[in-house]
Amino acid sequence: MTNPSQFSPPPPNAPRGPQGPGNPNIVQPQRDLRRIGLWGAPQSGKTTFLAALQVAVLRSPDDWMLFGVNEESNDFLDAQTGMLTQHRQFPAATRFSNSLSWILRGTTELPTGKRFGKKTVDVPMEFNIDLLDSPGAVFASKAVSGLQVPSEGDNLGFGDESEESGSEVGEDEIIEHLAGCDGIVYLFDPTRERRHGDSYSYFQRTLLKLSRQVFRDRGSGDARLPQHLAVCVTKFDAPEVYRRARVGGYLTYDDTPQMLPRVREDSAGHFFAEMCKDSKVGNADLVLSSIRKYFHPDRVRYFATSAVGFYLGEADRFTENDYGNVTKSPDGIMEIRGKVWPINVVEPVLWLGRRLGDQNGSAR
Ligand SMILES: Nc1nc2c(ncn2[C@@H]2O[C@H](COP(=O)(O)OP(=O)(O)O)[C@@H](O)[C@H]2O)c(=O)[nH]1
Ligand SMILES: [Mg+2]
Repeated sequence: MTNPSQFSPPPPNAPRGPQGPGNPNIVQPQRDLRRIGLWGAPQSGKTTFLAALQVAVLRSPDDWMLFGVNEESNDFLDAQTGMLTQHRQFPAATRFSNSLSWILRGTTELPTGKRFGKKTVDVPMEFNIDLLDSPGAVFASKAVSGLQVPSEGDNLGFGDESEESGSEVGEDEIIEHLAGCDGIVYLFDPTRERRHGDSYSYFQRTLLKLSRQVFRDRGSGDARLPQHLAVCVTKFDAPEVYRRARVGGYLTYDDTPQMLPRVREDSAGHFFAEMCKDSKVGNADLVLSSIRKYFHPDRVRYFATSAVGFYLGEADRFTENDYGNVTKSPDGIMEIRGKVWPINVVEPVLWLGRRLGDQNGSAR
């Protein structure tokens, strides 16, 4: 399932980590071929999340960098990230699936066994992110697949070339892709849930098919799905979501000049549960219980995510009085007001990368 054009993993018995083969002073990069999948209802923010990933990596204080392993993947980064940052527009609705393959490269700390007189050493690490950006309707339950994908908040323009160049991928291929993934980023859009109440419909069909495929072909060490799952509550910047987080006492503010708010790490799971239970129209509480039943709690982590972040204004600092970064133009198109400052976009991907590396005993 892994694209053969990517670099190959080291042979199974090759020394890994700080020792490396040959000269013990040369630090070998950790290379982990990890497949990370993206899952979410239409309009939940999948394409925008991917477009914001490059911005998030660049804004991160750590020394990560992101690049594509082929031209198409770099074209996507270039076109979609430019769309967000320069044109301040959201990506066009995804019509075709795009297969993307990126490398995230940085450093990670590894224990040395006191070999260099230090407890840990910074080791270059890179892992592969293989993603499929799909039209959301393929995740639909039969009960909702006949419905039109709502156009609200959608740019509607189908003229985006990078998306046109994709190919049509059926539901089975997407399930197969997710089943072959080691980690999955699941996007839950609380704003859509409040209006349409269909998160569970989109979730359950994929979950059932995924379970069937995984347990038939791949198996699992325990009674749960083997994948790690990063659950992201999207559009945290939207006033209806931000206000819930503030009123519920979930917030903390970054100790940086921008003082960006975020949901505290230890309470993001509660926040997600609250958003699920809050759904008056739908059955989002069933998404919550399905995640708890199908995925091992040790392999699940929750995040409150915003791809575009909050409006910072002239002072380059968050303020309660004017934080909305998304606005509707006179012709009804959703636009981004100011700088894009992603919150918890690279973090879930790095968490997955590190956790998956841990399984090999090769990364933290
Ligand atoms: N407020 C806010 N809206 C967002 C964000 N990301 C996406 N959106 C909105 O959600 C719409 C759908 O996003 P998109 O990425 O196309 O969703 P996809 O169908 O899952 O790929 C966009 O056109 C925006 O209007 C975000 O971070 N904050
Ligand atoms: Mg999309």
